[in-house]
Amino acid sequence: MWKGQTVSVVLPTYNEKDSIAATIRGFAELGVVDDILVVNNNAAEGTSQEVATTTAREVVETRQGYGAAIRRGLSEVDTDLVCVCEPDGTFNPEDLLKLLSFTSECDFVVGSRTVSNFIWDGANMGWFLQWGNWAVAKMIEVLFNTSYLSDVGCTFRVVSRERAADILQRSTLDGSAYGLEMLMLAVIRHAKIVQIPVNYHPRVGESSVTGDFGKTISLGLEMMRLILKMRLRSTTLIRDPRLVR
Ligand SMILES: Nc1nc2c(ncn2[C@@H]2O[C@H](COP(=O)(O)OP(=O)(O)O)[C@@H](O)[C@H]2O)c(=O)[nH]1
Ligand SMILES: [Mg+2]
Repeated sequence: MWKGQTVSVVLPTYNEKDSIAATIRGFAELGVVDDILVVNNNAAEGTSQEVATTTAREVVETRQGYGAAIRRGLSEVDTDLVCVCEPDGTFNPEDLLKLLSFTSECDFVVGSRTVSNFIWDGANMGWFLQWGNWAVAKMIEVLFNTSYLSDVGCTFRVVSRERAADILQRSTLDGSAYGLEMLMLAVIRHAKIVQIPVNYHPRVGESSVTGDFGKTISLGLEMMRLILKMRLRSTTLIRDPRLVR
């Protein structure tokens, strides 16, 4: 519990067998997390055995993709506050405490991996990713007049139960761009958003998204298309959630 509110952590997993148990323990040791849910998204062999050594529970989502996994996770938890993160060793579970400290004022608290002081040696956040993420974040900030944003790709977040439900009802994507769709649904629904620096470490094992330059470029283009589409349709989206489909 965090200040009288129950807290869950949703961890999607695809290729994080060697880091998932340590991530779960890191969250459990904080002493504020009531429920840790692993969403097994056709994960590497041996992942479930690793999870079984921890206090987390596991559900299986066969629909492939980061978005499919997170949407399933959000629909399975029932706490006042919901954290989503990645179990690949890139994030420090202790940073959850920083995110939680903003939840009394904001219902969508998202980390930022582009603040130079917080990027560890060897992390997959070179010049192109750092400033590419920053530039797309600024595009949202200008087009939607949001509060300060500095990263569109950070998957370490905490949302309120109500915000999670509102986002879930309007979500459409199954793939890697879902992290952005989640953020954009918060933006156009006028969530109280704050973005704060989190530590960003080298990944344990191979990245299957931004480790590949071609995939990074195509994800970046998909993100910019999504932002422009949502800008054009945002008035109708706010009024009628079904129109998003
Ligand atoms: N690539 C990929 N990632 C998935 C899938 N389902 C869930 N994920 C999660 O998406 C996150 C991002 O993947 P990752 O390989 O770390 O990419 P990176 O963060 O860009 O380096 C991880 O937490 C995965 O567990 C999937 O089908 N494909
Ligand atoms: Mg990752």
